[in-house]
Amino acid sequence: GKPEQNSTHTTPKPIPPCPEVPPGLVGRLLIEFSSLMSMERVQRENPNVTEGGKYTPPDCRPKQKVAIIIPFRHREHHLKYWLHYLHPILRRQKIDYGIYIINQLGEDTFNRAKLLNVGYTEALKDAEYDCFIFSDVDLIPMDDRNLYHCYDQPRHFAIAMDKFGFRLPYAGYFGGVSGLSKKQFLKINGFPNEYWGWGGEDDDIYNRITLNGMKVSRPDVKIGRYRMIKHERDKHNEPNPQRFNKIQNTKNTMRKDGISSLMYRLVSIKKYPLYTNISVEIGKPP
Ligand code: UDH
Ligand code: NGS
Repeated sequence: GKPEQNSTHTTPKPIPPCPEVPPGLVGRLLIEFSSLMSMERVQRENPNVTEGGKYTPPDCRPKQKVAIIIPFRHREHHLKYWLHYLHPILRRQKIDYGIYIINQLGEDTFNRAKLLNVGYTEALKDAEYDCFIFSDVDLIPMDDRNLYHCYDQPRHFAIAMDKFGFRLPYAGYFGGVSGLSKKQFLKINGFPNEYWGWGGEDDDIYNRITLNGMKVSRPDVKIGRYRMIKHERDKHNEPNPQRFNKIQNTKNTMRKDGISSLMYRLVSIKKYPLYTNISVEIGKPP
């Protein structure tokens, strides 16, 4: 036959799968929190992020769709830095992602793990995510080779934080930034809803993972480095005196307390240019 010429239809260029190792990474990054930061600036720097804080690489097809879930209350200042650093990193990593800020309304005791369960649930109502990364708002990776996707086993990302001298504080530490596939998350019945106040909920999640026959996967210690934005202890997030007892009982509580028993009241969903804000009432300790 004769070759098609001057066709008015442009044949859509098939885009290839994203490579295992993204080609545009830079490695170690300079992270600081002394320069002024404004949301307008961060928006200007990230014109390709779409409404609600979504991004899809234009030039390749990622294997996973990643929801990034941030537990939140009164940390607007930290959020600006988080968005400023993370959007460009995630873009270089060729991640297909959406950012969800889960905002606890009211001034009752904070509950990090319950907010993370809410984030999982609400993100899945928004799109078909298969990977969930749970990040504190004050933690910034210092190396873009620490890839924000899911792995064969539940992932712990924040393994070498500045405040711990760039080492794990203890072998079972699972705090700060972690990631589970949908399947891994459901296998452990999600996270506990009953840790009110500071501490222990990350240890409970670690227990759930090992009790269900999984292992924690971690990056190399040279790559899993983080800076934490320094801050004072928040109001209404006092250390939970029950936390030591509770982490001894994960085996008995995890089947009934988790994503299967989650209850909350959704108050608003607001789509901003760089993130989606989900405000919820999650109750208070009994
Ligand atoms: N968070 C909020 N608002 C709060 C409490 C917690 O947004 O009022 C979120 C936020 O994403 C934070 C995460 O929950 O990063 C973890 O809480 P945290 O930062 O309080 O925990 P961390 O262990 O600090 O970092 C505990 C108090 C340390 C006091 C140090 C004083 N020098
Ligand atoms: C453990 C806490 C964890 C906490 C970790 C680091 O003792 O929740 O310290 O805390 N577990 C219990 O309290 C049972 S930090 O130094 O970041 O304040 O994540």
